[in-house]
Amino acid sequence: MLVSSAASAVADIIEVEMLNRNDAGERMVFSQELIRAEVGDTIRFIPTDKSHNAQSVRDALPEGQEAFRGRLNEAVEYVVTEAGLTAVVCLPHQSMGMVALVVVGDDVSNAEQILDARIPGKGGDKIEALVEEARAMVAEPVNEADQTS
Ligand SMILES: [Cu+2]
Repeated sequence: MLVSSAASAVADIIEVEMLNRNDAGERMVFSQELIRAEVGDTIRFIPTDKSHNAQSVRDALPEGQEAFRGRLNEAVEYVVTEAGLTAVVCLPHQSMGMVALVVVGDDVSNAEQILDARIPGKGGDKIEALVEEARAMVAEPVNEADQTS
């Protein structure tokens, strides 16, 4: 599938670190867990700490979006080509909750598909929470300043 680069304005590179511990003290985490992006952006996972990888999950990405699988201790990046939700996991730590959810174009139409992907342990619980967060986020009014009472 070809993607027109003229269609989008400025494509961003979104960097997500793979961490043994974040500032909040959580262990084995991605630095961002709800990653908001647009078609054309590049999402780059960086091995800041050792023993992590980042990869998509079978059947937990939008139709047409190419799957990706980073090697252990190596950076991996992918270009977003489709709107929708993509689940990302670190294979060694997904059951400890090392997962992230990419939300593209405020499109949550494949949410059920993400929830059906059966990510193990705490990772599955976290993905469920992130899907709910994404649904709430896109349901919110764009400009809350207009909601004066
Ligand atoms: Cu990990």
